[in-house]
Amino acid sequence: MVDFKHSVVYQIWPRSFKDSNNDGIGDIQGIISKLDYLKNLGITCIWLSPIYASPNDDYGYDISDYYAINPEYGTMDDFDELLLECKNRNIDILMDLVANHTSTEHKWFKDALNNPSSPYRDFYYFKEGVNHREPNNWLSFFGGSSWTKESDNSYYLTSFAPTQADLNWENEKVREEIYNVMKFYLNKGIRGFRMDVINCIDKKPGLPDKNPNKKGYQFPDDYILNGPKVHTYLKEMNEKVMSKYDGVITLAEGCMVTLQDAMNYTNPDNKEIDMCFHFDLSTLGYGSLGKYDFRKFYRFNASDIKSITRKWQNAMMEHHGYIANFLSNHDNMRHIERYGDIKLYYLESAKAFALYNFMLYGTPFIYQGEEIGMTNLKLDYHEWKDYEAINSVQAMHDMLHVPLPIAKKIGQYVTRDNARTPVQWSSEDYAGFSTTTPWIKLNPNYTVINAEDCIKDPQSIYNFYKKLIELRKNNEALCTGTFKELNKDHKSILCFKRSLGEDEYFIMINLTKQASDITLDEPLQGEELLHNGLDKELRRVMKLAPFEAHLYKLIKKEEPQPKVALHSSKYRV
Ligand code: TEU
Ligand code: CA
Repeated sequence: MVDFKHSVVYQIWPRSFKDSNNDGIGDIQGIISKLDYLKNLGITCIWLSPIYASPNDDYGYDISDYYAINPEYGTMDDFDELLLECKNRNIDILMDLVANHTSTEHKWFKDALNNPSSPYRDFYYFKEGVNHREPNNWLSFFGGSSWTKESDNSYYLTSFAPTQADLNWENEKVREEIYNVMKFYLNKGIRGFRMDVINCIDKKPGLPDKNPNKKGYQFPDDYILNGPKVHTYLKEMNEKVMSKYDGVITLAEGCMVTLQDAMNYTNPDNKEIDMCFHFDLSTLGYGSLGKYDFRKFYRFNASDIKSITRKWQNAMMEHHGYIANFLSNHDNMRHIERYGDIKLYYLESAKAFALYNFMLYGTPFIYQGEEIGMTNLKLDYHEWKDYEAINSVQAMHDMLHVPLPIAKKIGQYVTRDNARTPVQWSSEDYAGFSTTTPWIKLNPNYTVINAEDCIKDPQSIYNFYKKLIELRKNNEALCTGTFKELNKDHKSILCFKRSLGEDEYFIMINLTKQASDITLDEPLQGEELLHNGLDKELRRVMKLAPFEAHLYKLIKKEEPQPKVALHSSKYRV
């Protein structure tokens, strides 16, 4: 069994992964048909975005039945088959545990709504309005109020979409129900969970207004994220669920976690969870109201990436926390275009950031399609599927008075749909994803960007990822070795060492599209293990091309033996 620190995790967002029955929607049998592809890539674990029954307002993150599989994706038998086929290939499965909220179609919520004395009313947050308005001024993650109206003056809390009702974790019955769901899937043989917005399950008691003196909805921030009881609940969950099984792997989404929170969640002494994502990189250049707040124009520079990297890597060294590293997922545009440059340096920048993600301390995650260099697709407004994008464009218009055509341009740039187009398997019709028009528009560049071609080309992004995975497998220092940065003040090149005992590696990456000179802080000697185009001897003074990146295994310099001068007065007896 591979432990969490040695895992390489591949995220599948099932709807767009692979369609087996040609209805245009990805499904479980489609995943099974691609397990050999994943095995060949070298990953050890799959994080499966939700496959449970769901009305799909948020594509599975709105669960209507935790114990049923969404019929569009298959049946429980298909899921059992997937588990078995994964087991045969030594691939673990992490399921998505969406426990901050359920769909309003869930039987608990329906009962709560239809029956005033239902015990399920206390599963959620129902509250009276104040002065003919919502109970408080909290802004939803997806724009507009966090409250949805039940009747004239009664509301329920919906921190995401209006059809995702927040569960009340103070109610121990809620916690018990969720623990039962976890046990049900662990008993089936999954390895663990990626926990959706799990740090959101403790809301500030009394649900008070955030910034009461300010006008308009306010993002509730510390009122709903990382509350003190999140730790209490995670400890309880660990005791009642995880500790009862061998080698469970847990990962908190860690939506906007602070460094301290993340270290507390993941420090093994605290017995909460194994690892945590952080959002510092994915939210670079956002305004204070989040992703759709464009007022900082999504701008950032290499020094920002360097300081975020330093902050998290050093904290893990000092506080024994543990993070999972990712650049892309189903909630963000594909990173290759945000951090790299696909027009001039497509291969170089894709590989440079892949090297970055895999060489850091922490467990690397790959998002489907990333390994073949899939890019974003500018969808027209009428083609959008992402509720967050559609609603946030309206909210931008209402709250920030952004004219709709401009709001739509911003939406087109940041929408989650960018990362949700079907995986491009081949240059055949419909990219080999399906034999019919897929549920969301396919990127027409599948004729040049697709898995089949990538596999054949030794210089492809796919084969670069494959090498990275192999390198981690064969060099312990690259998994658990320490992180030490060099040339901190350099404006565009990131340099660091990973070390374990005698083994030392040196990584240097130009994070920008400008060529750049560097004089290393220390003289180093090394043997090149991997580069993204240019083979280069490691020297003290170097010039790196745009996005040029290298991995060296350091060679210890033979210390010249001190010549003992026998005639020296010091040694004379
Ligand atoms: O995302 C939580 C989250 O923080 C998102 O609001 C994210 O910041 C935003 O979508 C970025 O555009 C998780 C899931 O990953 C996401 O897909 C769900 O929609 C959300 O929770 C609600 O379950
Ligand atoms: Ca299908």
